Amino acid sequence: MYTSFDQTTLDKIVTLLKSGQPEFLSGEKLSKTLGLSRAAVWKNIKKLKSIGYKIESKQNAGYKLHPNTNLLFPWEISDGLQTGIIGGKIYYFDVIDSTQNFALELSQKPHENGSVVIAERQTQGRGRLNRKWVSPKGGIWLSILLRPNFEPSYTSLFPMLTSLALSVAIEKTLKIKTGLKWPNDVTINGDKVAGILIDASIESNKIDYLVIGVGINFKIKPDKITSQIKTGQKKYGIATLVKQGKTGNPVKLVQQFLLELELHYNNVISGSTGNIRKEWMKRSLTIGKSVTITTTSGTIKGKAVGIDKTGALLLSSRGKVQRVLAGDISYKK
Ligand code: BT5
Repeated sequence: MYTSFDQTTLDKIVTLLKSGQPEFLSGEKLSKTLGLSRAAVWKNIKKLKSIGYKIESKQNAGYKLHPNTNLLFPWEISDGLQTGIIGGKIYYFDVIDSTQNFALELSQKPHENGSVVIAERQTQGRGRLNRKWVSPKGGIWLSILLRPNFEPSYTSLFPMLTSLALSVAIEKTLKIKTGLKWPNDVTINGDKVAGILIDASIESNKIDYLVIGVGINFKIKPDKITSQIKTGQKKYGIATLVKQGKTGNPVKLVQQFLLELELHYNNVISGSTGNIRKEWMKRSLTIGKSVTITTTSGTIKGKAVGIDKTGALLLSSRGKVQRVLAGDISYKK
């Protein structure tokens, strides 16, 4: 595990090499600044290369870092992150069962409001209702722990505001237009590119904590995911943000997403949720459509006519409008 707050030699070397860009930084300078032997510097450079950094070494000149490494290490995400609360602490894993589980453990500790957990790969990624979330290398799998001080009914706003924040961040950093499908999907041409999962703990009518889980297929061949989903669970097509052979910067996307998320979070805290709803509706693929919603207590059909201020879907059928809090939507063809 790497974190954004326990500075390691690796992260110190990256910072020094970045400050030296585009020049070479001599091994001697590195060893003096870090108080390490030349051999130790070399060992760390080797380690950095093994975890994905592109570092050029030249005799008598030293080391040069190749820019835009696109690695999601915590020090990379922290570098230039403009948020106040979210991402104050970042935990990174090469492999983890589920970032959601780790964030839930963090919720038992003090001073973790806003902490972000990110992994390169998950072995037991989960979706809603304990469904499997396929999480190979090439995706962005992250969870955010928040301790908002408001009433539980606001919880259902979070899938909406999180998917909105992600859609806006994708558009700003990758110039890709996405659609939003109630309650928690981000799609490209109708295919799912990201999903959101909210775990909430409510105590004596107050939110104790929320863990927002976000899974983004950043650069993964959709087949790799489809092949691991049971036939009965294949409800939608799967998309990736960046196609093989193309480039895109996942660090910039995560930074922008955390910033957009924090903006909405602060709006919810100050009670102004109207804009979230308006912006979500603009990007929504659901409103105005005839839908079938599968919920844990059965199937409901009707026309999706809007979203109320808590994020519930307003479904009109037989002249009556009802609120639906959660479920899976399919559109009438
Ligand atoms: C979701 O559930 O869409 C929530 C996904 C949340 C994943 C994140 S990753 C970080 C954090 N840690 C976790 O363990 N989870 C969160 P739901 O709407 O229930 O969709 C689940 C369904 O999507 C599955 O039944 C599959 O059909 C499909 N699916 C599985 N993996 C997928 C993937 N990588 N991309 C697109 N669809 C997928």
